[in-house]
Amino acid sequence: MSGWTGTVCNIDVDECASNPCQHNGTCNNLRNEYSCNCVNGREGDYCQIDINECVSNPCQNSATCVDGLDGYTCNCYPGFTGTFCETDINECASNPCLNGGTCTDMVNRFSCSCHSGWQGLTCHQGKCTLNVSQLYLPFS
Ligand SMILES: [Ca+2]
Ligand SMILES: [Ca+2]
Repeated sequence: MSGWTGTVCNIDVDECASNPCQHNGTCNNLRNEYSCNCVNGREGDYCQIDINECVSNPCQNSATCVDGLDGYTCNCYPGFTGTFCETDINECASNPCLNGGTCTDMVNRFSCSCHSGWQGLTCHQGKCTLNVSQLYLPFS
């Protein structure tokens, strides 16, 4: 009778003796067969398969998913942060717009709406608003 050994076939053959379960899987010695209990993140008859945790597309905002053991890592697109890259970084948080300019948060950048009299990316540049006639200083 297979699965048994010994002169009177009373000794159960240990099918786990060859350590068939890979990647720290636990082997169950059964009658004429074995089964593997795999660690989290592994599957297959021999625990040979690394489950792809990226299949569900857990990363957001065009992030790249990197499969790991029993987990994954999201590599965020510039301008995003968080475990799933779900957060749009607020580039206005540092108050980059000077001289009363209004900041608009965008993806990986900001935009300043400058107060009159100011210009430049951060409203740091004074605008000359005088026209030519105002510059004319007559001799008295
Ligand atoms: Ca995996
Ligand atoms: Ca942003």
